[in-house]
Amino acid sequence: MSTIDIQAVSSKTQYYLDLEEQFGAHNYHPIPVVIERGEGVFMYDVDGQRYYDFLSGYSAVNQGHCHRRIIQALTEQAQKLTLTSRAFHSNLLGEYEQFITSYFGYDKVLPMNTGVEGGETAIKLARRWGYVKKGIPENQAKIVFAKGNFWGRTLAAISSSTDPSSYLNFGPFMPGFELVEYNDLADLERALQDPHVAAFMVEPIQGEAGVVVPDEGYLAGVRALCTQYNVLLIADEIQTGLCRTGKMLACDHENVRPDILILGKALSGGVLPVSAVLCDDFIMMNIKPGEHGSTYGGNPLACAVAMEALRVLKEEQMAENAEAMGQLLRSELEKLNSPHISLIRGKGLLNAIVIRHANPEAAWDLCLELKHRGLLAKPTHGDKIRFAPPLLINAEQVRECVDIIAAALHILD
Ligand code: IF1
Repeated sequence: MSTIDIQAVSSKTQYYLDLEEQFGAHNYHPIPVVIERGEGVFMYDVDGQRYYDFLSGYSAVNQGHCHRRIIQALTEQAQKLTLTSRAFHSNLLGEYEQFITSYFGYDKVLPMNTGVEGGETAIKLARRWGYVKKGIPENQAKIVFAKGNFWGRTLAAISSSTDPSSYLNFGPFMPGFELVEYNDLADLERALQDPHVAAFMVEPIQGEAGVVVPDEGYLAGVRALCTQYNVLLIADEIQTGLCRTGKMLACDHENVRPDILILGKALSGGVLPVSAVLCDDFIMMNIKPGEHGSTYGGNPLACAVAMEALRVLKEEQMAENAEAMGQLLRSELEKLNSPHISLIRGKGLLNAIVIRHANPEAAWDLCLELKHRGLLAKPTHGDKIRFAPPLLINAEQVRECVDIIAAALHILD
């Protein structure tokens, strides 16, 4: 337990912390703050204290908290129709499918809810294509992943994980999953020569691993190798997509078009779980009626919210702002020349700093001090702190946040 953990919280905050402690699973270790309201780049706790949100709901709130237009889309649709199930058609599903496939340039979309369901769907589509189109023998299909990947918490997702905190004591694991080094084209090529490989699933930037940005040209190299070896390229853009890295998709930085694109998180602007898997007919049409789906997948409420969330990204030029504000944030952080920061990395507004300190709790302690000074962030993998504010943050706010970070860093002196 860090020394600062005992930092006093208000009795109102403590009341809510105690409820979660007693009645909720202990599957998280949150920063000790209880949020009651969100608006744009800010969140407010139960005592009315204002914080800059530097996590954005793990990149689900790219458009800012409770974006007026997205909430309006939600509340209007919620008064009319929220769910038909896919046993019947709805007036919104077809319009949403046309909208999102045209928006990203794919033949079809399979709508799901959480990001991990998107990952599971993409893998099922790839395996099915592998059997019926590539001719992989039954039950022999392989999916390749990069070490350090994170795509969720289901048994399939943790079967590809290299992080013990994700997979330990949850086995046995999914067969047919192989691992290669991230950012290593030679290692990938070795794996793709196996004719039983159906797909390579990869994050353009590894978020959970601590915002690991691969070398320039890596994604283009992956694209070329997948094409050469007739392997589907699945891009997990659940965290990197939707303007977070300064382009609509992180793949756009290298003009790479994945065979299967997975979106989630900010697809709903943080309002409700909405995910989507996009690909062309030669992949999508191998799944026949009744062979995949979900109760809420493609529900009219999600369709209405997702269309507005996507419109807002373009109309408010959030990719361009993420690019500019990300450059400002990284350059201002570099100028601090803090002895406690060993690395600053990221693209657009998906950034992380790596803390250098003898105390293994230093990143946690820093996040507590940041909270105390009005900025909320959380460490990942011990010494890395993700800095990922909503994409509508402006230059004045970025500079104020850097001042907060600079002042907080002194607790590590
Ligand atoms: C947790 C991490 C982030 C994701 C990518 C798929 C999913 C995620 C690239 C699955 C989800 C979330 C899950 C959440 C915390 C957060 C997270 F720390 F876990 F790894 F963002 F980095 N692909 N990431 O990042 O989407 O099913 O959650 O909707 O599980 O603690 P989901």
